[in-house]
Amino acid sequence: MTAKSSPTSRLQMGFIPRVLLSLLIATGAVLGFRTWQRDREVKRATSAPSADAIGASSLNATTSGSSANTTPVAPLAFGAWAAKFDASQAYAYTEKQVNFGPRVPGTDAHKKTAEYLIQTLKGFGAQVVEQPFSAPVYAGVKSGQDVSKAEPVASRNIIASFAPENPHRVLLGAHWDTRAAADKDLGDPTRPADGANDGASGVAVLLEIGRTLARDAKNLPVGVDFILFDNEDQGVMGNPPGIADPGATWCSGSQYWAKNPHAAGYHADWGILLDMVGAKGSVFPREMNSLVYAANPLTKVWETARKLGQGHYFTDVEAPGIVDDHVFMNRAGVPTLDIIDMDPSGPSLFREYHHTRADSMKIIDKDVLRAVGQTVLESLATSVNSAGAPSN
Ligand code: 1BN
Ligand code: ZN
Repeated sequence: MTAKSSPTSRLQMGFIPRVLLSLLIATGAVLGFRTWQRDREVKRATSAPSADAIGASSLNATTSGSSANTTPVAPLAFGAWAAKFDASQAYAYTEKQVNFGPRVPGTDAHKKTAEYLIQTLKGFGAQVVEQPFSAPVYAGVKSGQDVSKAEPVASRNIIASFAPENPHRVLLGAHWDTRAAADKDLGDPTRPADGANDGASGVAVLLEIGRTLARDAKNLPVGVDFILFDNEDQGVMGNPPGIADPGATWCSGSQYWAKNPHAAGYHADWGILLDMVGAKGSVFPREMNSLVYAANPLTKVWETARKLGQGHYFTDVEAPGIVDDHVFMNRAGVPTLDIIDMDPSGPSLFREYHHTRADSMKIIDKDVLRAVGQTVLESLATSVNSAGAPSN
């Protein structure tokens, strides 16, 4: 045993004064950290709407839940967030929605699914806001009937906020309704599809991200808001008489939200819409409205996918712009890109299952859900530029 490590020698070299000195240093460090932490809280409190402020300023809305936690943590290595995404869980969330039946506004399955989504998001510790509105279901109107006479149906957007105290926010959207009729189905175009991909898949990826954030939202550099849009998929096909603007019959939920934000002055730095993100063989092209309104986030998200080894899904192919919920998220001032399975070289812009009864669990592929979930989660984690400011 050497003199340095001997307990006797420690006493001989002045152990008690050294302990006192260590205690003084430790106390100073704790007090310094507390002061820094308090300054940080004050800065946040003055620059971000509080959870209560968001709830109090909601339009037609009720709120619940909270996930505030401000303990600072070091960023994780690239890929660590992606690894948290459980594709089996995302698959199960897809199946759960499908098992309620087609989520057509005005049906019992629609009501039960809304309750399930709200309870699940609250269970993740999110602050949840419901935004009710009414809009027609044009899809599925019997042939020969006047489509323009379609009556408004009770619908609701569902908004969930994680780390609401963080002033830097990213908005993630998906539609939760399913089309009232699979009107491109050659067999039976009058009945609805399951909407496993067109509806359930985007919501399922968000739920799995929410499950991750329930544990770790405070460790991200940004706060995250989910918006589950209703009545996205009930628009008219073609150009029926009595409808002046067929394009305006789609995306009623996001149109309503863009005109009536769930919180006064709501802003997010950037956003992603997920639509049809779970079908086997998916290809996510660079859709033109996303390129026009959100070129910078799109480039970063696609680059993140490539670095994660998922670049074969996120291709360089460009696709024409479509009217999807991201158009109205952009109109509300949030630069938003659409991750959507498209086939711009095919006879329609979409693949063969689109708006047919083939859109069932049979086409859902865990690998695709994983590619999208990992890419979105990792993009949230790296949503700061080199100066530490949020990037869009
Ligand atoms: C996406 C999936 N959309 C509907 N189901 C949006 C859309 C509406 C795309 C009309 C093209 C035309
Ligand atoms: Zn659709």
